Amino acid sequence: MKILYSPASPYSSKVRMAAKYAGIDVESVLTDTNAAPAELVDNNPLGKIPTLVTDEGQAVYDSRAIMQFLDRTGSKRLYPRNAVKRTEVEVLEALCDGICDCLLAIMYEHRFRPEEKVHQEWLDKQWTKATRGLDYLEANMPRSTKALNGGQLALATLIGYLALRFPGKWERGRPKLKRWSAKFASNFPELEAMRPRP
Ligand SMILES: N[C@@H](CCC(=O)N[C@@H](CS)C(=O)NCC(=O)O)C(=O)O
Repeated sequence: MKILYSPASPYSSKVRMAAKYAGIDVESVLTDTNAAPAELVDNNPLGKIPTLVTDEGQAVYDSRAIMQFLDRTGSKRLYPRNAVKRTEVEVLEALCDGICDCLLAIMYEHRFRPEEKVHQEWLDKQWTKATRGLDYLEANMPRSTKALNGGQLALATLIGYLALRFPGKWERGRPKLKRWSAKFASNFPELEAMRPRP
């Protein structure tokens, strides 16, 4: 089984950590989405990472479908069985991924548009959503547990992506997020190594 990924991609980081945590052996294949290699676009018409390809050749995307696939496949569950708790975890994941969507939109606006076409109002709107989400998380931190779930992996990914791309811009007034992140890093060093990297 392999996961097409790039080290800076937050969603790739989330699913690679999840596979490791669930005890699933996957090969990570470094993939440049800008080059749109055949291995990527033949498996995912959207040309996005992460894309998982099973040993039987079944392609699984996007990251939340991959998380559900890993949950059904691994030795450790990534989502609670209890319906109410499961929904809570899935919504936490959706929020963290959604904040990543906003942050990525900001990155892409700068990366793919000529400077004179960068739309400041659009950037501001995305940043407002992201900071509103971060404030919500700061006020509603998931309980710290020894066992991880898909929501917490998405949170670890989000904070890792913020640290990578927005250093100095998100930490103020959010000590709980910072503490949670440091605790995650010390409790799960093997996962820490897979958080977003340059
Ligand atoms: N909702 C998707 C988002 C995936 C996504 O946007 N990945 C980015 C990299 S972080 C990508 O592939 N970008 C290239 C592109 O959009 O062409 C998921 O959760 O997997």
